[in-house]
Amino acid sequence: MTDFFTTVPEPIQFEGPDSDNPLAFRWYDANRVVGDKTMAEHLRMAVCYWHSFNWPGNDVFGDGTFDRPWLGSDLDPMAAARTKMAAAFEFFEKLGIPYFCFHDHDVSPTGDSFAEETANFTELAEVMAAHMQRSGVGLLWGTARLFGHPRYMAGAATNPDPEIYARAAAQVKNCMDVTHRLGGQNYVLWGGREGYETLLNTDLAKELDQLGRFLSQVVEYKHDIGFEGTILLEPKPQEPTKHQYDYDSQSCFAFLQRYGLQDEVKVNIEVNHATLSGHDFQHEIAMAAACGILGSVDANRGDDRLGWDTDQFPNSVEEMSLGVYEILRAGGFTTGGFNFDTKLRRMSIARDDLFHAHIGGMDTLARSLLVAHAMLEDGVLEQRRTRRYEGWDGPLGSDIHSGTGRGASLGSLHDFVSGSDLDPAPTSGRQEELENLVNRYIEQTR
Ligand code: XUL
Ligand code: CO
Repeated sequence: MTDFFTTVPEPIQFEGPDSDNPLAFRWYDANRVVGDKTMAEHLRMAVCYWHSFNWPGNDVFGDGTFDRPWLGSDLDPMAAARTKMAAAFEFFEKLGIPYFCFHDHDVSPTGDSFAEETANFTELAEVMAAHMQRSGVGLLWGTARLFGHPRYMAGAATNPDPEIYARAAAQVKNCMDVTHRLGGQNYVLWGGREGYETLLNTDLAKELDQLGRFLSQVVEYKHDIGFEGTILLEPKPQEPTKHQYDYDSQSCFAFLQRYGLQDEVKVNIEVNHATLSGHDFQHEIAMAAACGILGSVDANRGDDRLGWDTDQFPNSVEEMSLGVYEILRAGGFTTGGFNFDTKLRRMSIARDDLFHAHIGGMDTLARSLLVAHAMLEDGVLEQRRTRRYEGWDGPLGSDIHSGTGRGASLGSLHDFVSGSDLDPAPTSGRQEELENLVNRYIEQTR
C-alpha cells in the first residue's frame, strides 16, 4: 500500500450500528449472510475512478479545489497515471470494496495519436492487472470516454461524420479488450453525446440507425473475443445534450427491441438519471426487471431542488430500500452491482472525505439490503400484491389472456357483460397502509 491516504492508516472495519467511530462501518458487514448470499455478494459495490481520482473539484464557475497531486499538467502523463493508480488501489483496499469501474481515459493518457493512446492503455492495463492481482479488487465494468474530446461534440456513434463513428468504434474495441483482459464483469455504454441539441440540424432517424448499428457491432465483438460479461446501456434523459436517445429504461427497451438486441444488452440504472427522467429509482428498476433488462446500478442520487446530475452519495435508506427490494424481487444481481458514480462536494477537500463519503454510501446500501430482504422474506407485501390481482388467475383472466371463451375478442367480452348483471365493485389500493408497513421495516430491521 502507498501512503497517500495517511490519515486513514488501517482498513475500515465493521463495528456495528452502535459504533460512534466515523471511520467504521455501522451496517456494511461484508461477510454477514443475508438470505442465500453475503452482503458483499448481494451488493457487489464499486468505486468509480473518474469522480474520485480524476476530477479536480472544478465546476463551470471555478477551478479545482481537491488535493490530487497526479493531476498537474506539468507532470509526465504516464508517471502521473501510475501514481494515481497506486493511490486509487490504496483507497479501494483500505475501504474494503470488492470492485472498481473506469473509463479508458481515467486510467490512461490519450497521447498525440490513436497509436499512442492504444500503446499507453495497453501498458497501463498491465499495471492495473498487477494491482488487481495483488489486492483482489475486481473490475465491475469498463467504459470508453466517448464524450470528452471535441471530436465527439456532435456524438460518437450518432455523429454526422462516419469517420468519427469509426474513431469511436476503434476506441471501444480497445476498451473492450482491456475490460476483457482484466476480467471485467460488464461493459458499459453511456451516450452522453448520443442525442441532440436542436432538431433543426439533426436527422433523428439516421442517428438512431447509427446507434443501433454501433451497439450491434459491440455485441458482435463481445462474442468474437469471448467476453462473458454483460453489455450495459446507461439511460439518461439529458445533460450534456438537450435530449439523449437512451432516455430511460423503457425507451432503451424499445430501442433494443427495434435493433434485435433485447437478449444481448441490459441497462445500468443510475439513481440520479432516474429522477432526471421524471421517475423514481424504484420505477426504473421495476421497469427494467419487467422488461428483462435489469443489469447494474450507479448508486448516486440527485438533489430535489436542482435539475441536474449532482452525483451525491446515497443517504436515503427509504429510497434505496425500495430500489433494492425490486432488485431482490427480480432475483438479485448477476454480473451487475452498485457502482458509486458519486462526487464529493467541491468543499470536501480533506483526503479522508472520500472515505467518509463511501462509508456512508456503503452503510446506506447495506441497511437498505437488510430492510428489502426483511420485506421480501416476510412476504406480506408480496401477498398483498398477489391478492390484488387474484381475479386474473380465475377463468375470466385466463380466457382474456389465451384469447378463448369470453375473452376471445371485444365482441365476446361485450356479449359476456351484456348477458350478465356484472357490476364489479372497486377495492381499496391501501397505499397509505402499505407505506406505513415499509416504514415499520425501516424502523425495526437490524
Ligand atoms: C454521466 C455518467 C457516466 C457514466 C459512465 O452522467 O453517469 O459517468 O456512468 O460514462
Ligand atoms: Co453513471
